[in-house]
Formats: sequence, C-alpha cells, structure tokens
Amino acid sequence: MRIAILGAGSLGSLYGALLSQVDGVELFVHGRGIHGAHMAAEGLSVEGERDFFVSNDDVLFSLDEVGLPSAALGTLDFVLLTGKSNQIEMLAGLARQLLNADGYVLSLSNGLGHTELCQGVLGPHRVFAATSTHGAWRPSPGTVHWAGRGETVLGSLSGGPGMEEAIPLLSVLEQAGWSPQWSNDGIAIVWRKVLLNIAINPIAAIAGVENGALLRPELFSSALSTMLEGASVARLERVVLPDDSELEEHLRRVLNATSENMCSMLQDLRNGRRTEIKFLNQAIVERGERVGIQTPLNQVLAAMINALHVE
Ligand code: KPL
Repeated sequence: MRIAILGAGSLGSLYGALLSQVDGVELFVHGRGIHGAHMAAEGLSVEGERDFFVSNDDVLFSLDEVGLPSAALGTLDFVLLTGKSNQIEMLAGLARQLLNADGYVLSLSNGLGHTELCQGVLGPHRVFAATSTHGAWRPSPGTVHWAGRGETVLGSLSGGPGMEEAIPLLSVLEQAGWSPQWSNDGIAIVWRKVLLNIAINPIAAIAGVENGALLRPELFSSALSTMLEGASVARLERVVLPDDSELEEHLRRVLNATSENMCSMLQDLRNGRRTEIKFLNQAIVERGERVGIQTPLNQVLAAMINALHVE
C-alpha cells in the first residue's frame, strides 16, 4: 500500500515514523523548513513512548520547497494531511496530484472547516473524517518526541467513503500500533476533537503549561466550561454528542494521556508561528452568533490568543 503524509510537522512525522515500521507500506513523507530538510538529509528520530530511528533509505522524504517527486504523482492509495488548518486547502491540492484513481484522503488537522475544504478540493467521495489525540512535539529538527498515547478515529461523511473503503488503512494503522477506531458519524468525531482543543489549547498556551496541569481543579473547571460552551453550539447545529458527563470524562482522559505534552498552540506561540485559534475558539464564537447564543469564555480566550500572535 502506498501512503503519503503531507504537512509533516510533529504529529505527521510521528504517524510517518510508525507507519514506516509496517511491512508492505511504501511511505512518502512531505515536510518543509529545517525539520523537513533534516528528515530528507539524515532521517527521523523518535523518542518518548518509543525510541527508534527511521532511515531515509526506507522512506521517501521530500520537501515543499523543492516540490513533489514526479515518481509519486498519481500513485498513492491513501494521503494523510497532517498540516495546520490554514494549510489544508493547499495540501489537499497536492493530494489531488498524488492520489491514484481509487485513492482516499483524511485530514488530521485541528479545528472546524478543514474537512469541508478537503471535500471542496477533492470531491466528497474521496474524503474521510479523522482525528488524533496523540501528543507530539519536536525537541530539535529531525526528531519527534511522542509525548502521550491518544486515540485515532476515522469516520464517514455524507457522500463520502465508508468503513469498507477504510478497512485497508485501519488494518495498517492497527499494525503500526495506533489502535484506530471507526465511527459512522464523521461530523461528531471532528466536533469531539474540537471540543477538546478549545478547552485545552488556549488555556495551556496562555498559562504556558503542559496538558497535565489542566487537571488542577481551577484550570480544569475553566477548561470544562469552555468545552461545554462549544458543546451547546454543536448541539444547536444538530451534532449528536454524548452527554456532558461523558464529555468531561473524555477531557480528563485526554489530559491524563497527554499530561507531559506541550499542546500544539503552546508550541506554535513559542516558535513564533500563527496558531489555529481561528479554526477553534474563534470559530465557536462565530458559529454561536449564527445559531443565536453567546460564548463569552471562547471569546475571551480567542481575543487573548490573537493578542499574543506574532505578526
Ligand atoms: O490535539 C492536541 C493538540 O495539542 O493540538 C492535543 C490532543 C490536545 C494534545 O496536546
């Protein structure tokens, strides 16, 4: 099976590294900048939950600055988009060039709207919903630290492929050690991940703490209230969610599993990168206005993160 990872930052590099260990997978990992250049020149090191090295003899690493390798065009069975939400439209355009006639795409990005952008570029028949709650960050270029085992969930979207089409990828992800789950409600899985990110990311980023610190009662209650504001918007959009106590339990589980991780928003701020706030808390505020409810906690958090952005 030929699989590509496009937008290989921390999470994408981790998915690539584990998939590279599975027999029968031909892997192509497309990155950029100094991390991408290190992977292409010297390979990729993984540390944390597992320590191992991926040689550049075993994986085709390529660089956005150089372009897609022509040998890969039109040959890929599955493309995983792991870039930031604001890169997904561009990455979906690259995926269109890479996929074979029966190939599929999934976007593991955070936030609302990226899956619809993929469907717009590639057509709904090629797109799965997907989420990941694994924790990963980059201590140095060419190295990814796996900072917490989370969950990988794939799901179907209206007009999109179903479980039968996902089985080959689910089986490879299982062999790579990801224990993937399947859902027939792709919209709900994207929202459940968004609810975690609006609760965890801005608070951990502003406080400058690892995820586990949000288990402290005062931070946990702020995170939970922010999450439940988002859940009210989702329910008014007719998204089917579990009840609040189950959402709370999910938040606690992910904070425990990724307690030593620096969330992606904290990493973005520390590295002077634009955050995904527009697709997270800011999107909740805008959608709340559309369905007629106020979301003051999300509004304050979005304003604070926007004020911290380096232009
Ligand atoms: O998705 C994440 C992120 O950091 O963006 C979590 C699951 C919160 C892990 O840190």
